[in-house]
Amino acid sequence: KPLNHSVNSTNYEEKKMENSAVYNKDKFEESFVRHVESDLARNMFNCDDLGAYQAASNAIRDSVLVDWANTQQQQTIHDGKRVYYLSLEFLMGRAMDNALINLDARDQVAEAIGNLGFNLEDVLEQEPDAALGNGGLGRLAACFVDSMSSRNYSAWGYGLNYQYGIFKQEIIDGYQVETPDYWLKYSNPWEVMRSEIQIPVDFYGYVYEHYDTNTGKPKKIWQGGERVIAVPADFPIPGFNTTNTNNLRLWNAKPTMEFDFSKFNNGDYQQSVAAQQRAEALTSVLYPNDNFEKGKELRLRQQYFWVAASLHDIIRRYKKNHKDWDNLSNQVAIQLNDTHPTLAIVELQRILVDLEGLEWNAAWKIVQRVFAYTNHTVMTEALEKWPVDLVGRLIPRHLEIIYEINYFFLKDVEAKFPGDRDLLSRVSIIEEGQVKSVRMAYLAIVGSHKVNGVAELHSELIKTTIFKDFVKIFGPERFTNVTNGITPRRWLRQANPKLAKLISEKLNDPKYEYLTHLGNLKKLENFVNDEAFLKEWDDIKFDNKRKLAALIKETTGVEVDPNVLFDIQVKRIHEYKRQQLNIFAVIYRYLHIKKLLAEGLSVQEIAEKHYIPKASIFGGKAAPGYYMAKIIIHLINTVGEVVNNDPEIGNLLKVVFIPDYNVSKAEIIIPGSDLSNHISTAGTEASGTSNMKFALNGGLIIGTVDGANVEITREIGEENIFLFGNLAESVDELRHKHYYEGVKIPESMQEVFNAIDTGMFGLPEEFKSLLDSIRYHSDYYLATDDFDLFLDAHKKLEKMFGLGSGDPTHLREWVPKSVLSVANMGFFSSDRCIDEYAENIWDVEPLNV
Ligand code: T68
Repeated sequence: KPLNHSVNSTNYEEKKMENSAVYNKDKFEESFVRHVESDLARNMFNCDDLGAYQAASNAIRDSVLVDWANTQQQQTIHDGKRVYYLSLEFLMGRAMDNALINLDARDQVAEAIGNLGFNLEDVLEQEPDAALGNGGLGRLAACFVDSMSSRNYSAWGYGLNYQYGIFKQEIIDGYQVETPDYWLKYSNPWEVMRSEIQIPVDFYGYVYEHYDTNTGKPKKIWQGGERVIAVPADFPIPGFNTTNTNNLRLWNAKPTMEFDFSKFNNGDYQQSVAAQQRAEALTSVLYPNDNFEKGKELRLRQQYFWVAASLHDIIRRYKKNHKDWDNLSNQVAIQLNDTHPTLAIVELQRILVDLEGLEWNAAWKIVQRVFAYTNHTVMTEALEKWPVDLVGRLIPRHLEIIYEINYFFLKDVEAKFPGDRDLLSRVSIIEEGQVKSVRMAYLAIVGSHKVNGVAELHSELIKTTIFKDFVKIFGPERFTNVTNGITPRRWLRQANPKLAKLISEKLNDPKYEYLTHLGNLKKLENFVNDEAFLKEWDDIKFDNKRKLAALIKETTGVEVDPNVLFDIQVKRIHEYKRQQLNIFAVIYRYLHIKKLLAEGLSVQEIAEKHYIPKASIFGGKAAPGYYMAKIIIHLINTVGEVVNNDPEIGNLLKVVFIPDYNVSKAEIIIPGSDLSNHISTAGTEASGTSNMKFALNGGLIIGTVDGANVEITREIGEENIFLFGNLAESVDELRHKHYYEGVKIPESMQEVFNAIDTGMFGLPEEFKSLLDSIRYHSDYYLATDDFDLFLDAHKKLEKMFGLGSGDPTHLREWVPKSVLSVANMGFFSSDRCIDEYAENIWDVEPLNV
């Protein structure tokens, strides 16, 4: 269709500048006051910071909504292909600061808010994090929606609007305690409730066959037994330096208005109301597991509810302008973020065959062209499996369709590899075991035209391990790689405004265009010998460390000196991520410092000759049912308790655990790091994305040869990263050796174990299962194999760090590495990542409105 409806863009920009409150201080102040008076029903004299946050957000939102409505209209007129990103998690963090940055309105609004008697920073602090995700997978989805808007794609996110996000973590007596995160305590100015859209979703019931007089064929009818209504909450996603504003649609579950009158008339009023309440439970809570699957019925209900509502919405939109189903994949691309939305494949097949009357094969071809699947792990305990019985009870027609998909798939396999019965049972979507189950990853592969891993190494590993048979069946073309990325708007400009500004000056880029052309960072290499610049660079790092030290003081009570090396590991607590390796090394350091002190060395001498002063900083949540992860948290805290209260040790060592690690804390922690740990057992971390965030903020990395560390090394150069440890290709052999020949504990680690066993850090029983998993249970994560290599890597890097800021070694050896890391991180922008998905998987182009 001709684009003759499009608005003249220069006029539009001009008009926007004049009218929009965010670009005009007087208008902003006016709008702010109006929101205080009419939305909040207050007046300016009793408006506190929270009220100011709400009023300001509403004023900014008004402006975002204009772009949003225009974008949606333009996209509808253009009627091109749209992308739908289905993710059960969107770990968005705060919205207000991000909106100000993407709109390029931060300075004006800061001034206007100042005129009204508030301070922007304090106001921003009022916003609760939208923490609707666990970790990397959820944050990736959040970076992706930012990039899809910023790169001018027509793309929607679909997820669930949990009333409780990931739990809040408190540390009490050194233990993790979980409390609910009721993030919607105050109304959320960033969500737009769409109560006019109500989509029924059915569960349970039965399937029967019906003779269709139109076609003369029998037809399957699913008669649902319980109905829930899906009502969307929409979140506008403004792009950076563009008016393109996409939509993130998160569903709420609501009861049907149809009341069960039979129950009511029988006098069972309460029962009747209880059934209604059951509906709302569906979207009440996010499951707090990462990289682990626990087959709970409510979780499966969440998945189907979300998928059914989203597909209904997508198909409704398609049908407005289209009749020809063959054209569906030219208009719609659906990306599955992990296997959580795999039922969408089955639901679309059901819609096409049962509701729209398409023939099975024709429908299946369309389905495969529409879907693509992203895998985020090779660990078998994280791969989703649902018991056949449960699926059959909850969505009986879908189970039939899954069986049918499997039947045709296995028939094809049999035709291609006749007589290979082993292969058939290996690749069957249905696992025949004690509990017969549906293998969701297999279903996702069979129903998609592309499957991607999230870093090169990971994408190779899935092809040679868990999905090996499928490469043989479908050919290597179905499998591809899209290395993860992060949005530099949030993770540089928002988190580290001073560094972002220095870069914009050095690049002679006052409009921060490098934030959408991250390769421009390369020009920073020109300044790597400029001492004044290095000093400025280091001063900013120091300033960020001061801010982090303040956060540490506020949340833990511990004072850390910003001059010491900040050695950080923040991420979900998981045995494969090996926080245990890190804390053992900290204990080793402590024991050796104590020895040197006992030999009569002074703190100063130790710092100069043996161990530079450092703070080991940890943070991250453990899944509430993950026993071993909770022991690791406890050990970190008890070690901190001992070390931080040791009067002899001065600033040689501090150990802190920052409670409740989340996106807004990450925005303070990451810019304040000298060094960060990405030390997973090789082959287990699919990509990692915090490694990218740290490097982009001038922190150096100590890491294993795993996930995206490999590509980061390629980009920034191996002299600028500290890699250590056994390689992925040796892991099987080492595990085998542990199992058959026993685990060899290195002397260094034995010293650490002895200290723990003798009660130096509290009751040894508390840590017994952690140590036993290494010494008596085969050390699955290879801590013993990598421990000494880890210690060596530290020795080497600490020489380069020297004694911190004032030290000439530091300026000469460490800071240039920091600059070179940043200069070469361009590849890891999520914009690049989204462009790759667009070109290689979705087949869509940006739409410049
Ligand atoms: C992470 N996965 C990967 N999973 O571990 C990480 N799992 O290497 C990668 O960088 C990141 O995904 C993005 O690709 C997760 O975060 C989960 O959070 C999760 C949640 C529910 C169920 C299973």
